[in-house]
Amino acid sequence: MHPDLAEYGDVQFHGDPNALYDRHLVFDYAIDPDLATNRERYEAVARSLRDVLALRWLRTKKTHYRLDPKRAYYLSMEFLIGRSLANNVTNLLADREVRRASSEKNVDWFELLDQEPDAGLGNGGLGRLAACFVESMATLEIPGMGYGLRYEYGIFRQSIRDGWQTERPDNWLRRPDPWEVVRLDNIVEVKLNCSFHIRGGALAPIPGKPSILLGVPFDRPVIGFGAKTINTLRLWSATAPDSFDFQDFSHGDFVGAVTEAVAAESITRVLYPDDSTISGQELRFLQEYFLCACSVRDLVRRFRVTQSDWKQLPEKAAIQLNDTHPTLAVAELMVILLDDAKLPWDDAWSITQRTFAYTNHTLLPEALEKWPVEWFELMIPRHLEIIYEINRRFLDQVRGRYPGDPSRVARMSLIEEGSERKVRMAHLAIVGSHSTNGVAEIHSKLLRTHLLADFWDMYPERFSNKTNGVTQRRWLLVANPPLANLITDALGDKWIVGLDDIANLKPLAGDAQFRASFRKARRDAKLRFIDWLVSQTGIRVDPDTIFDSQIKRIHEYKRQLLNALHIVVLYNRLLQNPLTDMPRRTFFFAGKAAPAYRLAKLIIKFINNLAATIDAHPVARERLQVVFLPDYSVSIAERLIPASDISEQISTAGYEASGTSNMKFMMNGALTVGTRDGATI
Ligand code: 26V
Repeated sequence: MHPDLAEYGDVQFHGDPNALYDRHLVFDYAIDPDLATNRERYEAVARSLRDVLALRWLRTKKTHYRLDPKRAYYLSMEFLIGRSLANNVTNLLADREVRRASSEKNVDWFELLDQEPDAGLGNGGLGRLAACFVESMATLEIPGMGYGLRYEYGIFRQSIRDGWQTERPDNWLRRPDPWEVVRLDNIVEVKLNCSFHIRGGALAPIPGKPSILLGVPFDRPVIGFGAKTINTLRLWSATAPDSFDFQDFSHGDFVGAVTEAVAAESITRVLYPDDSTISGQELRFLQEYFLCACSVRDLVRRFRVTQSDWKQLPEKAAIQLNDTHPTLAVAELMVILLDDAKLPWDDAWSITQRTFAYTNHTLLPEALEKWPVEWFELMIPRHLEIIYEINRRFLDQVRGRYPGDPSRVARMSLIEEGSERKVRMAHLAIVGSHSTNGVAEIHSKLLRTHLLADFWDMYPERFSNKTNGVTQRRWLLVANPPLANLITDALGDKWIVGLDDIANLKPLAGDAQFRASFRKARRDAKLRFIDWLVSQTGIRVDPDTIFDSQIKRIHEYKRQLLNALHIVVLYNRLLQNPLTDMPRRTFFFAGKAAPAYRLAKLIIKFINNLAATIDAHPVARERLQVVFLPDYSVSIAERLIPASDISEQISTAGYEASGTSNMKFMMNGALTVGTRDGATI
């Protein structure tokens, strides 16, 4: 155990391990513990852990209130959390006690862990990064908070039918989630200049009829390793005010009024599953505004509890924008500072710029957000007015700095002119903040030299690189016990909170005994995965083959097709000469294609047909096997990564901003086959 953490010791369940299982079964649900299902037991254990962590959670809050430090707010449309139970137990240092209680109760701990649905509130790397960051902030005892949306349906569930991807809704909240706590005393009002109703199954705006939405916060504890700090991830759920449309009621339109409540609630119903294109959807725009309005109002309220001088805001709050998705927060803060606080423009603008920072996560033009001016006019006209004024002042500066260069002015404008005028959200994020970063050296460089070259020329001091990272607690300590134990035996446990320490393994590369133990740990991890694979899918794979994995969203630039064509080459070689000297290999693919991305779906079909073709060939199947694992998720990554020998990171150079699974594979001992792209470099 890390020496600083020792004083906290293990978590105690009131001295009685039975309490871990029985208390909540009996008192919450009046269930006989002997008759409980595994799902009921999972909930009971999670609630017992919550009881234990509640006091520490409160203590963190009180400490932060007392010391009133600067807080980091991470605003993100996505938090790809996955499961929480195993990580929470580990970070509470409660592994030993929980295992003892489980064996006393004759409960299979791993079956229990499997009861928890993944919280799949994200598409891929950007959402998982947000989840890793909030965990790391808690471990580093940074007063940090995540703000996101509580989607009722997360990323779609993928099944494979006849080789093709099909999508089903992910109803992850069907049963009560033991990790969330609703905070009815912190509900936020969001004002819109229009109303909504459901027409033809979709949300349709009613112009000129202002309305109010309520943001209901659901808090989730974010436990730092050792549980000294427990921070909060606050997810907003949309609803209509109780007194909604009183007029409709009094006119007898009861059903009409209820319909409006349904319309309000549909705002946080579902996560947008497309991370490749921005297809013009008003609901997505509204979701983004809803996140921004709720979060900014909430953090400003917290600031005002201890501070009366608005100029102190940048000293007390740093708001990090996870891509442009939450950029409307810039305009929202300006509305508050100008209209509520009545500050003069220059003061409001300076406070805003010093409070915000922006992270860019993609260079792909089709994924850059631009929202029609028309939607601003309809829903949030005051914000549009402010954006126009920001733009007017900004373009004056551009003209002053670059006289006689109207094409530069047009390129840099916050507004894209054309048949449909649009707000360029990346430009608003850069102009409204003091910091813009990319997520790997090459990506930050390409931002400076290509995508954002004009902005870099004008504000070079605002640009920097912050290479992505991942939490070794989830991706090594919890996901790969055999390897984690080996490392701890060799180095002690400092690596758990400071990964630099892992460099001390280097001298052991020449140590025959360590190498043998390393090989054994990796083989154990492989065998664990194989057991799981057979039990879940019936697929049998051979541990004596090389496990070669490419797991990520399906995209042309990520080049799953290139990997598949390489397998075709190997297959053809074997057919031409069955005696070809070739190591035996098992190729794993997993990943979802955006539902409207036809070529990506065709690539999935191709991989599945390739798998079947090889399986059907008596010579080829002795040397090659291809497995497409359906419904890729955080939980599947946690199982497959520790078992993989080869990590495929073969994006077209310049296209993968960073990549983060590259790091997860590497820290689990896989060899990387990669192009010189993103953080793989
Ligand atoms: C765009 C859109 C468009 C509208 C609908 C929903 C949606 C959701 C996400 C996105 C942005 C995609 C950008 C992204 O995920 N970038 C990835 O970020 C990772 C973390 O920085 C990085 O490791 C990956 O290389 C990068 O592709």
